[in-house]
Amino acid sequence: MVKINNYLEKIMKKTRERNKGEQEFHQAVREVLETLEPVLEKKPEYRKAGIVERLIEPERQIVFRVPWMDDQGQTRINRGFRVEFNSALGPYKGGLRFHPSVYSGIIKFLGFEQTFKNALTGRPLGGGKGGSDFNPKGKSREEVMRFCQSFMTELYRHIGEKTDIPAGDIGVGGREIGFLFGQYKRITNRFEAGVLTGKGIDWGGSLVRTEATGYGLIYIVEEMLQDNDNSLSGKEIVISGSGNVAIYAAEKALELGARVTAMSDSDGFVHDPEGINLAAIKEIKEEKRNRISEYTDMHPRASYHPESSEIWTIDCDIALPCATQNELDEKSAQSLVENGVLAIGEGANMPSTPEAIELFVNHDIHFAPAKAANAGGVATSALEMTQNGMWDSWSFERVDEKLQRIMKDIYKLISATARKYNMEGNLPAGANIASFEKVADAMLDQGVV
Ligand code: NDP
Ligand code: 2IT
Repeated sequence: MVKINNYLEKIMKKTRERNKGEQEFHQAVREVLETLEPVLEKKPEYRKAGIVERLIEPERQIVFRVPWMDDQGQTRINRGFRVEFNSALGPYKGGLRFHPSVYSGIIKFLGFEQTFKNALTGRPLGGGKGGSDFNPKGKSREEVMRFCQSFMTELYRHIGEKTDIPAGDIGVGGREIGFLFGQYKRITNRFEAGVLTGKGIDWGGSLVRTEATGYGLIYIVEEMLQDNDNSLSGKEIVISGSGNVAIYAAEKALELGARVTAMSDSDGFVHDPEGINLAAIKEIKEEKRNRISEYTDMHPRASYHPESSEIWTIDCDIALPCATQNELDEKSAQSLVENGVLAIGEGANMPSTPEAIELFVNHDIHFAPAKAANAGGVATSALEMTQNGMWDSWSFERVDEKLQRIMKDIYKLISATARKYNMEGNLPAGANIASFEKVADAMLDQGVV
C-alpha cells in the first residue's frame, strides 16, 4: 500500500468509521487519496475549504423498497439505491446497476468514481450512481418490466433532466432503460427525453451510445500506444466480460486489426487462439442472453474454462478487464507481466485491485485507468443529452467523431497532468489529479455547500 500523510490518513480512518463494512468504497477513496498529496501541497486552500472531506461525503443518499410481483404471483422485495454524489460540475449523472451484489458500498464506490470520470469528459456533469440488488438472471421479460416500473415509481421523484440523469450499467441495458422511461413518462406526463440516457434511437436515444464505452476504451488505448510508438494493429487481446462494454471493445479492436483470443462471463471463459468470432458472442449474450460456454458448441476449436479469473493466464499483448470490480488481482497481474503484457485498459469500473495497479505501474506497463478509459460511455450520454436539449438527432459519424475527440483529449489531459507533477507515464495519478482539480476548483468557486 502506498503511504499517505497524516492528514489524508485521518480522512481515510474517518471514511472507514462512517461507512462501516463498505470495502469497495474505502478502496476507491484510498486509491484517489494516494495520489493527491502533491496537489494539496500546491494549493493549501483545498485543505482549508475541506474539499477532500466534502468530496467523500455524498450530497444525498436515497434508499428505498422495491416491491414487485413475479410470474407466479408471489410478491418479491428488493432494495433500490440512488446516491447523488457531487453536483459541482453539473447535474448528477451516472448509471444504474442491477446485480445481486449491489449494496450501499458498491453504489458509493461507483458514485465516487463517477464524479471524477465525468469531470475528465470536459462536459458539465456531476456524479451519481444507483441500482438494486435485483438479479435479472433467469427473470422473464415481464418480471423485469414490473421490477423496472416499481423501481421508477419511487426513483422518479428524485431525478430530472436538470437534477439527476441515470443510465445503464451492469444488468441495465436498452431494454431496461425503455421500461424505466415508459414509467417515468406515465407518472409525470412529460416526454422529458433528457432524464435518462441510453434510450432507443427512435425515441430520443443517440447513435453510438450502445457502442460508446467499448469504442472509447479502444480509442484511448490506441492513443496511449501511439504515444509510445506502437499501435493495436496485429496485437493479441484478452477481454474479460461479454456484456455491453466487452462486446463493443472487441468490435472496435477487430476493426483496428487486433485479434481477440479470449472473452468471459461470470461462470468462465472461452479461449479461441485463432480469434473469437464476435458475431457468435453477440448472438449468445445479446440475443439469447445465454452462457458463454455455448460458444464451443459452435466453435469446437475453442476451449471453455469454468473459472473466469483464469482468463488472465492467457498470453496476450493487451488485457482489457471489462466485467466488474476487483476481477484482476495481484496474482493475475503477475501472470500478465510474466507473459510480457504491453498495455492494460480498464473498461470496467475499478477492475484491478490496488496491488495489481501497483505492479503494473512499477513494471512500466502502459495502464489506462478506468476513470479515463471507460469515460466514453458517459461522454456519449452527454452528447445524447445535448441532442435532447436541441430537439435534434445526429448521425453515427458525427457522434463517433466527437467521442474520438473526447477520448484523445482525456488522454492528453491525464498524461500532461502526470508529467506536470513529475510522474510521467503514471496515468492513474494523472487522471486522479486532473479530475480532482476540476471538481475542487468548482467547489471552491461555489462556496461551502
Ligand atoms: P453488462 O451487464 O452488459 O455485462 C457485464 C459482464 O460482466 C457480463 O459478461 C457478466 O457476466 C460479467 N460480470 C458481471 N458481474 C460479474 C462478476 N461478479 N464476476 C464475473 N463477471 C461478471 O455490463 P456492462 O458491460 O455495461 O458493464 C461492465 C463493466 O463496465 C462494469 O464494471 C460497469 O460498471 C462498467 N461500465 C459500464 C458502462 C456502460 O456504459 N455500460 C460505462 C462505463 C463503465 P454474466 O453474463 O455471467 O452476468
Ligand atoms: O460507469 C459508467 O460510466 C456508466 N455506467 C455510464 C454512465 C452514464 O451516465 O452514461
